Amino acid sequence: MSEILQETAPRKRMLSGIKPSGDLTLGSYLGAVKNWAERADQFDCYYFMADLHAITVRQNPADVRRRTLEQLAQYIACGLDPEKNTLFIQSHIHQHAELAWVLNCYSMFGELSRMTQFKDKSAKNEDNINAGLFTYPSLMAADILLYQPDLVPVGEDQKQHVELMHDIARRFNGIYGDVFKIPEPFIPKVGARIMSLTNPGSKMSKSENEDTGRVLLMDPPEVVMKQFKRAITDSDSEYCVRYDKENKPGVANLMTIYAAVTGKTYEEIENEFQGKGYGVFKPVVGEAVVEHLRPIREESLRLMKDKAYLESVYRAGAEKASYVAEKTLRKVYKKVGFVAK
Ligand code: ATP
Ligand code: LTN
Repeated sequence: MSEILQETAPRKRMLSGIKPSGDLTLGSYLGAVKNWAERADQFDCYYFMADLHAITVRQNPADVRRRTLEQLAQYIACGLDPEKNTLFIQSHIHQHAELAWVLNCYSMFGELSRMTQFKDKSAKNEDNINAGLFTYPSLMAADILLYQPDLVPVGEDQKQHVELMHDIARRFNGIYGDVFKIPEPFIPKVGARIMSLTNPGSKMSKSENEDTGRVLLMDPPEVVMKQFKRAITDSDSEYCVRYDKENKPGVANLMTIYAAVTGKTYEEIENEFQGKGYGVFKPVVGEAVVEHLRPIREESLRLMKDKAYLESVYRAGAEKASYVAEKTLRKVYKKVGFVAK
């Protein structure tokens, strides 16, 4: 009886997105996609390529197009089965931009100004501090609220945006009643913030790191190994593999990566490398990453050759996503007083 109930109860919904602003890194994989794939069977999932968000920073159009399709191939290769998950391209669902406009009118200048990502990206793109960069969180709130999800799995850097989405949704619901379901962020315990391999003080990012500090999902094994071998460890006199984020950030970062790809605990890792130096530790982490990424890389390369298949996936995804999105948007338009078409 309980099995039948379980099967027929509606699955909880999960939603997230990544902008095609660079090639996916080990950081975006461990902080986000890996966790999506691990829960794909338990949830009704909506995952998209956030191309509308990508253009808040100047992009080369050909790169955006290539990366959007590559990202889709990588989502599938990471285990997101298009038969079970709704995979789509953000710009194909016009409701995102429409709801974002409405939510802009319920987002405050002060709260948008406080967003760390806005401050960081403004500092790095001084000649292009555009309005889209500023209102980025209202679009992200729209992305989420359109689909009424239960969970939003993201890395730690997105927590502030998810919290602002809560505030915007509560403000709207406070005026118009329960229009939006307010989801929880899901931030992994291990891997929520992978740091640059050469600068453990800054996040491994797909568009901002120097090439030496990051590992891409599609990097060939020899490149991955090279990156790990030259990873910065720490110049402490202790010279041992011990988890101490404060005093040994480089080693802690490598331990986090190793833990995330092998499932080992920090204690197990410390025991494994007892009496061994960083020269032994770094290539072992590199090899573990290579082996973990190998099937993903191979499957992505295979899928990238099948453009017709990818097209069928994003078209089917758009159809399903737009149905759900339209339902929410209609409700919102009615609530704010727009005359029905
Ligand atoms: P950009 O450099 O263009 O701003 P990004 O690499 O910082 O991009 P995204 O790839 O857009 O960020 O992020 C996609 C998802 O991966 C988000 O949920 C984000 O929180 C997560 N993520 C990104 N980088 C990391 C990281 N270094 N560690 C853990 N999670 C990350
Ligand atoms: N802002 C996110 C990408 C993103 C997203 C979303 C994540 C856009 N819309 C909705 C979760 C839910 C980023 O920069 N990584």
